[in-house]
Amino acid sequence: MPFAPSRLSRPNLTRRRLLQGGLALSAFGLAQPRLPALAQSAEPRVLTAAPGEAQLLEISRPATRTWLYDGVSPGPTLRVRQGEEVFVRLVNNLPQPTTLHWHGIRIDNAMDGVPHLTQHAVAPGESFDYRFTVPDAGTFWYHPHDRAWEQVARGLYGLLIVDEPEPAEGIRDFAIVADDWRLGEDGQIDEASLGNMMDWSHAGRLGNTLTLNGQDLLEVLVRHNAYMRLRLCNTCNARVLELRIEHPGIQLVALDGQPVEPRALTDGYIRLAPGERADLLIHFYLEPGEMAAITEVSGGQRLEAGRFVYHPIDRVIHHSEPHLDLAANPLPTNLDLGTALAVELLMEGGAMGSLAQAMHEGEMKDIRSLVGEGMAWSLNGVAGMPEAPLFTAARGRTIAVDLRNDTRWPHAIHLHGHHFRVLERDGQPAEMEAWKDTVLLDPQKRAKIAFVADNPGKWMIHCHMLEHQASGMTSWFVVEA
Ligand SMILES: [Cu+2]
Repeated sequence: MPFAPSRLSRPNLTRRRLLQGGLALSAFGLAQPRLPALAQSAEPRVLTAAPGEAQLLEISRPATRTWLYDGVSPGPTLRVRQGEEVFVRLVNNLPQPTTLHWHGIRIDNAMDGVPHLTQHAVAPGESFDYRFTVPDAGTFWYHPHDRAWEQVARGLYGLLIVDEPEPAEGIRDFAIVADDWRLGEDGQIDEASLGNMMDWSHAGRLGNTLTLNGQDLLEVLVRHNAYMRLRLCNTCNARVLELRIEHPGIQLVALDGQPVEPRALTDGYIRLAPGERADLLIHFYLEPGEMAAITEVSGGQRLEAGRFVYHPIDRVIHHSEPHLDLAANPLPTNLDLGTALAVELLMEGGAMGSLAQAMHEGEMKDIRSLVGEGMAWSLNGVAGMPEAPLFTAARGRTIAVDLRNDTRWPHAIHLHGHHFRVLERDGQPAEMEAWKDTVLLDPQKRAKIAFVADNPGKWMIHCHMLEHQASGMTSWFVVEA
């Protein structure tokens, strides 16, 4: 470990719930049928953000006051087929402005949901229509992009699943949204620490209670011989999840919505930064009385967050072996590295860092002044959104970005409107890497990424540790029409 995390900066996840007899049946969970209202339609699907309550902990504990989409957290899973239109009317019944960002969608810029850059924030009591087509099949998600560090921490997020034109047969589709909440002894969100500069200048807001699909011990019934496409999404504000699914023979088939050459997960282990998704293919062969735990294993702990439990009805009979053969999405993959625009993105700042000063709101400020204004991080020497874009690219130009993490903390850099290829890690070719929208860089690490800037508009590039984003690690670029 390059740093010794203090208890304050990295709360441990705990199991608050005593395991009880009986199964909380989650046989279907988030794998909902497609919502017909989302197909090409004159009427929007209304999605209402409002305060409410969620039963995150065992039923004998109090419900948690949260902010929710349509009264649930995770919000409803929106589901369309590749190439179809999403038409959602966001109704804001929150006490503060909000927007919706559609994470990972190569979207029309006006629908990207970034306040002050692509739209005005939606004021309390107002609504905004999001209408766009989805070019890529895969696992995506939506969340606010205004005060995301607070709104996501309070429970606002949901999945946007885009189905392939021909769904695979004989494979159950199931999604797990993982989030860590910081709850007090009373089961309520620790509001006093929202905006805490100690969190912001360290790892970000780390929770103490891990939920899968809004439950602190998710139980999913699976039949013997069942095949499952498991979609995992990390919606934590800042925690890099290290998950293990304790069942053999798990294949990784997609990352950040984009198919990868299927490969086996060693020991069922996968590490997901905030914002990242992974699609897995699991062939379950649990016997009566058996279960396969889903554990979080970071920091040497083994916290059981959920479990797949043998379903005591007939085993699944497959007339032929199910196949999940995901076709590549229509990404612009023709990288022209010879003529690429070379961009450097240097991350600096944070606790135990060496940042002495940075530009903020057009003025050079020393670290004390920066912290006084809620800034702790910089990209290329600028804390917070720069007035000028990081770069401006002619449409179709290849962009090669050299990412350098010169801090003592991990960062998950997220690019809007495009997917990129990770070409190198620490100077070494990264052959097994996928097309991504978010890439994790550990402390003092480098990565080289490249993408074709083919989507016109103003796009953000920022750290997806939401506190880091809010306290400086954010920038933007322009793709010309
Ligand atoms: Cu960060």
